[in-house]
Amino acid sequence: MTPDYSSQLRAAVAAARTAGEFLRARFADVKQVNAEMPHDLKLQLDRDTQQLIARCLLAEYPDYAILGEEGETGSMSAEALWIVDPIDGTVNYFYGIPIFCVSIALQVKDRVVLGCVYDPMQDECFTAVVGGAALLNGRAIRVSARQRMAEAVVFVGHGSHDGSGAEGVRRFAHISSQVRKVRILGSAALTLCYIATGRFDAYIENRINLWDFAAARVILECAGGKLEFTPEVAHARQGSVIAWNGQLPIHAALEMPTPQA
Ligand code: LIP
Repeated sequence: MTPDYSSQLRAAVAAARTAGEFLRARFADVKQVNAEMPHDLKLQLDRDTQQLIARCLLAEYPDYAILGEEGETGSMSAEALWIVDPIDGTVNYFYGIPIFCVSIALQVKDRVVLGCVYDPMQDECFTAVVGGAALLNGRAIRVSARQRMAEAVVFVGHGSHDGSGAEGVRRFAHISSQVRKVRILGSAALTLCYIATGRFDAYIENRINLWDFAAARVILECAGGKLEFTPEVAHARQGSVIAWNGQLPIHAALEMPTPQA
């Protein structure tokens, strides 16, 4: 029997909505860039938003710790740990592409038990507690029933930054030839929530972080979907993801022909 996490979920939703409105109000502003990487950006707003979320959550749950993209608060061995991505889709946000979200998960005794993903531009709030229904603005959602790759819409993320540039391109081409459409949203959390609502059917990416998908994974699995995470040996909080509606022959579709010598 899953304990009652309704009050923690309410706190996560309130914090996500507060952060979402904070980001929406600044969407058109000139944004301070704290770091530029070859395929990514760090904004001051990433940091400010995580601090805002932390204030909201710790006001209600002062004994909980926080593992976020912008740093840690408290002990990472705490029994209860919020896992936070203040802006999932940072590059989109910086370039004025309205596809980003706030992602908040709660991990208790090493099990992620609830997730909240809020898209302030669409005012779509995805939530789920393990053992319960996946909801979009309070209404139940379910993955698609599509069983053929030829009718599937698939997100295939890859980047040379993950060290698999050529392999990633080969995989992208291999999958693209089998599906109806490929889409790259730039937000793992929203992509997973779109699979949970049946808008997408599968998602494959070589390297994402725990905070990118922890909340959306609960939502996806409560909606009937599946997710396989393969952590990197050197970085347990980073790794590759295969997520799908639980119907598609995704593993067979991913099998690649041996490259010609
Ligand atoms: C993003 C992920 C996305 C990935 C990007 C980036 P961020 O997270 O959601 O799937 O392709 O490289 O990691 O950095 O915007 O929170």
